[in-house]
Order: sequence, then structure tokens, then C-alpha cells
Amino acid sequence: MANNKTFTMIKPDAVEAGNIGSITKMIQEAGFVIKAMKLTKLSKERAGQFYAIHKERPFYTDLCNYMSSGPIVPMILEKENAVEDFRTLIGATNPKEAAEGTIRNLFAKSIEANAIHGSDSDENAIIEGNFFFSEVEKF
Ligand code: IDP
Ligand code: MG
Repeated sequence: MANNKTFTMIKPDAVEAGNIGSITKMIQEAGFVIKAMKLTKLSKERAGQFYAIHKERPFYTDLCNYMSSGPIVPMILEKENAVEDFRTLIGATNPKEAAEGTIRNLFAKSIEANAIHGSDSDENAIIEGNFFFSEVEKF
């Protein structure tokens, strides 16, 4: 599978703060093409499924509460070397460690409410994209 797709979602803190437009603009200006996008909301159960890999971590319950606390904007993005380039664009998990000019550096509120998700592998990009979008919603 060619490594040209990734999955992202703008998290509840960034949607609430009115940053959908600013973040989407940065994503497109960095050369990513939006192949799927919607405004939606996760239930606590669905947030738990999405982050199941973290279920033993101390922050898991808080994370599921936070991720189901308000609307989110999931997207499938296309670009050469998408997964790695997108992780560079968003910056480190902890906004205090995120490089200057990255999305998390500019918009994240805390290590938990860190504005945006980015897949960590080609395999997870496909799984995560399919978690939110059916085939007819992908362009
Ligand atoms: P990532 O989003 O940069 O890939 P992960 O380690 O996969 O980071 O963690 C998933 C999400 O869980 C983070 O984006 C953040 O919202 C939350 N998180 C990660 N580490 C912590 C923590 O130490 N405290 C609170 N929340 C955390
Ligand atoms: Mg991760």
C-alpha cells in the first residue's frame, strides 16, 4: 500500500475555540488534499474504541470523556509521505514540547486537549479512516 494517506481529527478543544478554519488552512497550505471530512461527535463508547490501544494508560478515562465532550472534525488526507509529514506538521503530543509553528504549538491547550490527532502508521491511517468514513464518503 502506497504511503500517501493519513487520518486526522480536529479535537473538541480546537472546534470549541473556533479553530476549524485556521487548522484546515494550515493543512491545505502544507500540501495535503482533503479526501473526506465531516463534523461529528463521538459517544464515550466510540471514543473508547478509537483509543483502545491506550486503555491501560492512567489518562484513558479522562481522554475518552474529553474526546466525547463536543464535536470533532475527522478527515482523510492525501499527500506523498503523508503519515510522517503530518506528524511533523502537528508537533509533539505535549504542546510544551511542540516545535514552533506546529498546529499543536499554535492551538493546543494541554497535553490532553492538544487540538488535533495524527495517525502514527500507514496501517493505522487506514483503520482510523475506516472508523469514521464509509467508501462513498471518500473522494
Ligand atoms: P499522539 O496523539 O501524539 O499520537 P498518544 O501517545 O497516541 O499521542 O496519545 C493519544 C492522546 O492521548 C494524545 O493526543 C492526548 O490527547 C492524550 N494523552 C497522551 N498522553 C497524555 C498524558 O500524559 N496525559 C493526558 N492525556 C494524554
Ligand atoms: Mg498516537
